[in-house]
Amino acid sequence: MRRAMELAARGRGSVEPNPMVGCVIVREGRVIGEGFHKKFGEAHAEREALGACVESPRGAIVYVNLEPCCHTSVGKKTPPCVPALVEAGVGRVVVGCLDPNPEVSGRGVAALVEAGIEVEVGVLEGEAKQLNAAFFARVVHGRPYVTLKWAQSADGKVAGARGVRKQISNETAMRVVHELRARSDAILVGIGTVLADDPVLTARGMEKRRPLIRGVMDSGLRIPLESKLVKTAGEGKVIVYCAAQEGKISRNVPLIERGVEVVAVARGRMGRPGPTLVLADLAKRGVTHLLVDAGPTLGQSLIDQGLADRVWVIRSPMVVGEKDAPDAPVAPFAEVGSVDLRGDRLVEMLNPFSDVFFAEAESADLKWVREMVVS
Ligand code: AOF
Ligand code: ZN
Repeated sequence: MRRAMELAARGRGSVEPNPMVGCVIVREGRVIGEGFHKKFGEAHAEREALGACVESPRGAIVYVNLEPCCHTSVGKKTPPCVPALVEAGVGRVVVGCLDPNPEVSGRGVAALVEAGIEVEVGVLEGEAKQLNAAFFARVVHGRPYVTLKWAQSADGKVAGARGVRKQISNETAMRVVHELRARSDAILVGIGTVLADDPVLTARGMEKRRPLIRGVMDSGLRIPLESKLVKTAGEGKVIVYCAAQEGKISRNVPLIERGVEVVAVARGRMGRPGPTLVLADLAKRGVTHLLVDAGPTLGQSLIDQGLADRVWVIRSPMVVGEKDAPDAPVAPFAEVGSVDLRGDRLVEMLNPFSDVFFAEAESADLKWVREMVVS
């Protein structure tokens, strides 16, 4: 099962919005075939593994981290896996966790049992669910998986004196951040970050894996028309989430004319656009992975409201040494892994109170970061 999950993780960034799935077929203690779901719309892990078998899988044991699918609904891209397993005559299927997709959930297992195949569910279940936490977030809870990311200095600062932008993380960290953007479906910032840094929020220099939606939480519609985000709205979607109120419509016009989508959401705490509504809106647009490039205010508020599933902190050895420089948010979460970024250190933490927290296991993302840094 561990091997199946290791293989599954290789699909990260290419399979979404599908889950990451790996499959290992074993006969008399020997692996006779393995495979994983490589790309959205392409073969599932089970079919890959069956196709790779070097001898007959008849009577063999199949290990797969997610329940094999059995549905044939409209829009489904590939033939279901259960009939393939039945036809191959496998003896036993060991499943990490059930597929939360309501079209499968339990039915895949039932169909296997009905065909006379022995099934065991729940081997390394927590880790199997954690691997696909983002898929669970979207399918079960109708929201994206929220990763909060920031860089902090050795003295816990995220910028220079009075919040003036300061480069804290190193080159390697910047490459990792851009690659994470390339694997995310959307990136969200607060208006404070736009006003202070004027970021463009693209995945510069990285292979474009999917369109990246760029979102701004901007209750009072303060985003400048000359900001890079507004200027590049024609090249990739920009959504400005403002607080619903009357009398602000006129200012929307120039933004809309420049291709920005303005979405008014009901106010949450402190008069800001309610973040849960923003998350629901993003999920409706198919966003599975949301990266929040958090300034200290937005970052702390998401943590305090329990809306951060995962935190990535880049810890730099640099000392800012300015008393009035803004402090990094405080995330009282469990550290699950870290990678040395040639001087800086990337620390991954998971929110144990998240409804998609299942195990203290490092993510598939940390694995590609480790590979990226070595190469
Ligand atoms: C599996 N094995 O490797 C994956 C599964 O459109 P399709 O045909 O790719 O089907 C997508 C659904 O299949 C997806 O929503 C999830 O329920 C399941 N994913 N199932 O048996 C796999 N990737
Ligand atoms: Zn399948």
